[in-house]
Amino acid sequence: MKKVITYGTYDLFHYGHQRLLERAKALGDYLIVGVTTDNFDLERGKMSTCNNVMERIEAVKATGLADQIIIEEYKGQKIDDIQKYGVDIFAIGSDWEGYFDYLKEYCEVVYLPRTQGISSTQLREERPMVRIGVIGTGSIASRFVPESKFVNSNAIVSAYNPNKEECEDYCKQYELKPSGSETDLYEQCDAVYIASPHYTHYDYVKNALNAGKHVLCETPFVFGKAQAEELYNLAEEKRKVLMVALKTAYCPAFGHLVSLLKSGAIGDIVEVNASVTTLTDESSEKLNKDYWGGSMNENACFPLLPIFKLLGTGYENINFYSKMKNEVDMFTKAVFRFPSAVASFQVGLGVKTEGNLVVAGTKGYAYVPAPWWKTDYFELRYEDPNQNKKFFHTFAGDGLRYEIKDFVTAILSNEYFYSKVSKKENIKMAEVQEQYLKGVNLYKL
Ligand code: C2G
Repeated sequence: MKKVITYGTYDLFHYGHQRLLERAKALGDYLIVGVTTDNFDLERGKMSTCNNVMERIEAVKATGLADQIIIEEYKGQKIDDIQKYGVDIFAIGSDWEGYFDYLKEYCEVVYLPRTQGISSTQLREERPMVRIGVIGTGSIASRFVPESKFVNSNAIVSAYNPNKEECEDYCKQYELKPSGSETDLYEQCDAVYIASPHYTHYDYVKNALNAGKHVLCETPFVFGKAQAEELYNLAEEKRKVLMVALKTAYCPAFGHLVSLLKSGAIGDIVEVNASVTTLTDESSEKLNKDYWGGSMNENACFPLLPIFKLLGTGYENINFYSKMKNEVDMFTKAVFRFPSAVASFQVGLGVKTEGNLVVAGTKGYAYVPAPWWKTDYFELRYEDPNQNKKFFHTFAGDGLRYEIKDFVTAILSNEYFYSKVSKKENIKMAEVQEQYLKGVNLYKL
């Protein structure tokens, strides 16, 4: 019996895929089809896939051509599969001509002519587009436009900044049409990315939702629990997506770390500690009390993410210890008591420390080296070092593309209530910020 194997993503399954499978099947007696997992596609830079792995498997199954369907989840798996399944022929479209010649050591390699005039990319382009407007045109907004190009089904259409000159410069750089007013911007888009100074978030989010726009808001979201609740209620009422752009939450390595630890990989979690420090010029707005500056306001949402993801939001108490200068915190250490765990974090704009994340458990610990908030790598470590495991993931570009993909997908699939950082977590983050601002259990050093 001659066994043939072929692989693909098979997104928006089309005639080109069908023809490829038919010809691959005709090369032998038994066809194995490898369908890539969502994660594997992300790792090999395919950000734009519309169907998830189950939908793509179903589409291949529906052809009736595959005798066996397997999933492809890592680079190098083809060699393993060919040996494991006793494959005689590896077949793939001619767009890969030459690329898989290294498999000739293991089996015959056949490149089948690609069907002209049809592709998943083309079909994706025909799907509805989310038109995004940008509010606030500072440094993070500058990373947003290039990153959005890696995600399908969206177009950045315009930007607004009350400072007209800055707005025009930004729009010129990214070939956008500047909006003269907030209303003007809302008229041109379906969704907004809010990257204005943090103390303006509440008003912009509220206005955008009231104008019927989906919202992706930069961090920190807002500084008060009641404000966060009000905005989420408004989003639900308007049936609009409200997401907070806490980029770490959307990154592949962080997602994997959380699911591994929640599945008991280091036993019961007893302590979480994370640091984020960035030495900043004292004259910066980030350290100016009139602009709601300070280490907590700027950075607390980052370490709060692993703490809430791993221990939940039900903390019993928090103590803050702040090193002050010019009435803002140059550095703050926060210590949380949970019912059966403890957590702490350090944030600093005027103090430097190691920016890692360590999670201690009853069977081992997780170590994520600095900068853990944009990591592509982490380790699980145990008493017996032979048990240690290292995990590698991609963190492509500036990492914003992951959150943009989630935002666009949620809008197009009407998943208004879905978000990698939940409503509850965002409201709790605002609550922590509020407690700090009110000086609850705050010890100034
Ligand atoms: N294909 C084709 N004609 C088209 C489009 C695609 O023959 N018009 C073929 C591709 O050459 C490939 C298969 O259909 O053999 C699946 O294509 P994709 O879904 O784009 O998957 P791809 O990224 O090519 O997967 O491990 C994954 C494989 O290495 C490649």
